[in-house]
Amino acid sequence: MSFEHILYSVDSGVALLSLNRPKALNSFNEAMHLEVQQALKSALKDKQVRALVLTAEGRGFCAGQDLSDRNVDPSAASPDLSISIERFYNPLIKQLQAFPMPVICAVNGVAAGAGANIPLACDLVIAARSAKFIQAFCKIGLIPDSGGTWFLPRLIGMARAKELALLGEPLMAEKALEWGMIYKVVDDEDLREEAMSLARRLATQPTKGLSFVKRALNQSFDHDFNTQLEVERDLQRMAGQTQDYREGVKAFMEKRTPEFKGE
Ligand code: T3D
Repeated sequence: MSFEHILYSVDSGVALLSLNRPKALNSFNEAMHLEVQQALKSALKDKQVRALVLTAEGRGFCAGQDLSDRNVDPSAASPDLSISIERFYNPLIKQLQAFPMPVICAVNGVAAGAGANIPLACDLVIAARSAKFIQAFCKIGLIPDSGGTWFLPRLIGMARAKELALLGEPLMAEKALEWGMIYKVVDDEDLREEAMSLARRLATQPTKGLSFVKRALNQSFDHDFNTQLEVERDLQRMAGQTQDYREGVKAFMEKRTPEFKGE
């Protein structure tokens, strides 16, 4: 598989997908969207893949939509932006959330517009110390998309979500960590290896069980307490039917390290 706008590789159970349009700060044009879709499809089909790392090349992570792709001439008809949301951004966000394995986002630099919210759909966000998150939408008259209006209030509370979304000021990685928006901040030069080593570790774990963990947590915001207990019951039934559960218990009883196969 060869790509022009992304890099994609698989090693040690980890699929590494890196956005690769650094001159445009990895902003999304249609071609890059299509390549990301294709790579995610391939990772899903590949039995070897048990964790995904999403990152980017160059000094930025992603500046959201490539604005040079939008015709805003006064003579041009108003664009219908819902088309690209429906076709590209929403499916990407849904796919990352539902991806049946851990998804780590390594934010290597500025993350703006949709690029600031795509990481929030991932399971563990590690940011380079120099990275910043910008809800840049308001600066061009748009609203936070790619799940921003859903994730932000839940992760950092409504007051802070409104601050970011209405002012569009940069939020530095350390502050994002302090606010509970991301998992970890590391020195810039350590980012890739930190993300990869975490992913390699997760790729040796009970993959199906981990996919049930994320499914349960992701659903919890939509449910009342009793419904969520039912979700836990149902997912625990499924977890108990995996080979990895058997192996985990057996290894514990035999006082040895388990060898999970992700099945
Ligand atoms: O349209 C739809 O489909 C609806 C969906 C929308 C989703 C969205 O994401 S809307 C929001 C779009 N994104 C933005 O509004 C962010 C625009 N970019 C910026 O505000 C700044 O570039 C940054 C704050 C991200 C970084 O600033 P800085 O000073 O570090 O870099 P820069 O000089 O502004 O950018 C570097 C280059 O990247 C520059 O190109 P050049 O001059 O070197 O040739 C710049 O034009 C280019 N670039 C940055 N962002 C975009 C971009 N080119 C196209 N589209 C971009 N979004």
